[in-house]
Amino acid sequence: MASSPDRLPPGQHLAAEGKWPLVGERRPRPGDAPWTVAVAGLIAPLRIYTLDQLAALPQTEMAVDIHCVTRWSKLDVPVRGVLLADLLADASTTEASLDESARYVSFVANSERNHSTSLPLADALQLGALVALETYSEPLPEQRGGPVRMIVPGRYFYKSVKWLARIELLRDDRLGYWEAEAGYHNTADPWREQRYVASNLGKGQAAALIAARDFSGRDLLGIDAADRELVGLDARRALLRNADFRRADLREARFDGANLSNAHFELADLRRAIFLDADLEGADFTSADLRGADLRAASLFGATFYDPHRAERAVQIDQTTRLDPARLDDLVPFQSERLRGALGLS
Ligand SMILES: Nc1nc2c(c(=O)[nH]1)N[C@H]1C(S)=C(S)[C@@H](COP(=O)(O)O)O[C@H]1N2
Ligand SMILES: [Mo]
Repeated sequence: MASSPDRLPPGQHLAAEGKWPLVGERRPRPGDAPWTVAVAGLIAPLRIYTLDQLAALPQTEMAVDIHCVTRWSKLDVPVRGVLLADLLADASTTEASLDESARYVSFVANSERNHSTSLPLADALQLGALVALETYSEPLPEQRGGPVRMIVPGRYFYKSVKWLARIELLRDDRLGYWEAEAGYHNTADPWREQRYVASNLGKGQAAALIAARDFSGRDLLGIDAADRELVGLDARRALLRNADFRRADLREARFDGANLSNAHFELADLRRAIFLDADLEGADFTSADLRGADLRAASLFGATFYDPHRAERAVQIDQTTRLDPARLDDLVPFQSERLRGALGLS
């Protein structure tokens, strides 16, 4: 099995063998027009490719290492399709047709929210960005972005747009969906752990919210609430990606429906806290106290409960901690096995 640690970027775990979590949108925008991919922007004339035309271009096969920002990785995923470099070579019918002022490339999806992401053009080419048509020797399944998606090796997987409809060459960068809406880092290099940009919340604002113990419904990306006394905090439906709650006293806090992906709860007191329907993807609970906490229907992809390298004490979990046994399958094997043991499940 390909699991050499030197291929796992910092803070990532391998997903269970054979598992490939589905993340983000689940389907393209409905419609029966034949699928096309436009190559547009600073290129003249605009080119529109049908799937047959894409399949007729030189095909490249590669094994990619997928690294999701929510900490799961999957190595050696076989994909096949047209290198962006080959597609642009085909689309540039003359030397002059790709404008030399093109510095960025935006990949736009045909999906409900017109999802997109962008990269510096030179990076996309150098990383071997692929317009992918197949995975595991089969046409890409629809939920994986079929019939055609981007695969950008060497970047967090949010740079790999599903249901690719348009490749736009730009002079100035245009932030993508997650980058603009959720504070995801625009470079997204997993080896440098570029997951999020710093939050724009001022220290004063954060202090006032912490004093009021009311985060409900607010967007507080990356808030620093480490070491705070926050018993009974109301954080229902709050957006708390990458929030820092290390060592905080969060007994009986309410996180129902909150987005806590990649939040830090190391050594936090979470007794009787409620995480119903919360997004806990990539959250870190190392050495936290979760006795009596309710994590039912919370999404746990990539969450950490045990870290053998830095556990000051074991996470406190017992039969009073409520968790859906089925959700344990979302965890990487080492985490789910240890949790099953602690919960008395086999
Ligand atoms: N159109 C579209 N593309 C998308 C997303 C999305 O929500 N919509 N999510 C991104 C994110 S965050 C990830 S991790 C991967 C997930 O791809 P997968 O579902 O095949 O694992 O798709 C990326 N591309
Ligand atoms: Mo992601």
